[in-house]
Amino acid sequence: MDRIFSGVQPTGNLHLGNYLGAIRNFVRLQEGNECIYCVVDLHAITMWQDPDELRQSTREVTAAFIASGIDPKNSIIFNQSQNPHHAELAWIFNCVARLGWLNRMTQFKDKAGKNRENASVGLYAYPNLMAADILAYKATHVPVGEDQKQHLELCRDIAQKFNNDFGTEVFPITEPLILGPATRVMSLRDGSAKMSKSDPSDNSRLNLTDDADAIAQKIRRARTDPDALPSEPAGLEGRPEAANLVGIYAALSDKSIEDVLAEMGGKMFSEFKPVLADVAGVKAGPDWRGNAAARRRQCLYRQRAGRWRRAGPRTVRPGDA
Ligand code: AQP
Repeated sequence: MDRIFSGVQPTGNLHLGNYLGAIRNFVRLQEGNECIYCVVDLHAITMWQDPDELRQSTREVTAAFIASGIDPKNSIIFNQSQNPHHAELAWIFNCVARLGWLNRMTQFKDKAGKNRENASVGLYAYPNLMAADILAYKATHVPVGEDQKQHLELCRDIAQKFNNDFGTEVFPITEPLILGPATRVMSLRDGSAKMSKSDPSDNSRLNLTDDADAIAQKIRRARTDPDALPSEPAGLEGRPEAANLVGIYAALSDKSIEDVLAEMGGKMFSEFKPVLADVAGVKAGPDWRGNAAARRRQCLYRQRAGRWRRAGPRTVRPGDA
């Protein structure tokens, strides 16, 4: 049995990229594995957060986990700040990781932008905390979107160096699990930018809270090019917006890119977008949680969220539901 660990930041509305790149795989990996899923609130505070909104978002991400099908009876769900060992191990890893390794991290460069001198030290050391999250549980596998690949390589380097330095095999060399045809979902407004919670344009993303009408409208407005869809993947080269919509359709309909293009090749976007909107409305909209078990979990969560609002956040452990 493998031990799976992964986390999501409570930094705003979850979107289709978070779902297809990460949360959907969290759900699928529950079968036959030991799973630990974390709402990483300590990562969120590497950028300024309003404390009340952070508390609320922490609950909302937990709700999204459960509504997506993560079963708190079989998987552990908790928020990172509840367990001080993450921060303690991160300090030890600050003393293991090399500056040169962190200097190569592209996410820090993207997030700090031109204002690097004013970025928090926490934003810079973020990958060390992520390594601590994973290795505190000796997780063997970590499902993530493509954007986290470099951080997982750093986690492997840290584990390797710690093991070598101290002549031990205490930490596993964790494997990333980057699964499915939509491992990097791009913005609906710009095929060269990642779909992201922090994009100021709400039209750039499909939020998991959007209803079918909002989803259809955003897909209708999604940026595309004037050509028809190709019949083979090679024809998507140099067409990032087309590649993105095809990847989303493939992931939501559980088909390969090849199969989608065999079916849709030759169609114009005016024909393809309504088909995509239908699938997205069903698989990512309100009906997406449309099985009885998921509805029951959502209902339980709402009751519990009501209690939390009065009592503050707490750890959810197997057997709590
Ligand atoms: N666009 C994406 N496509 C595929 N996977 C994605 N993930 C994020 N965006 C995409 C994956 O979702 C998981 C949780 O991500 P996160 O919230 O912890 O951090 P993030 O990558 O910084 O997400 P955002 O949405 O882009 O947030 P902001 O705007 O705050 O930076 C991870 O497994 C991630 O790979």
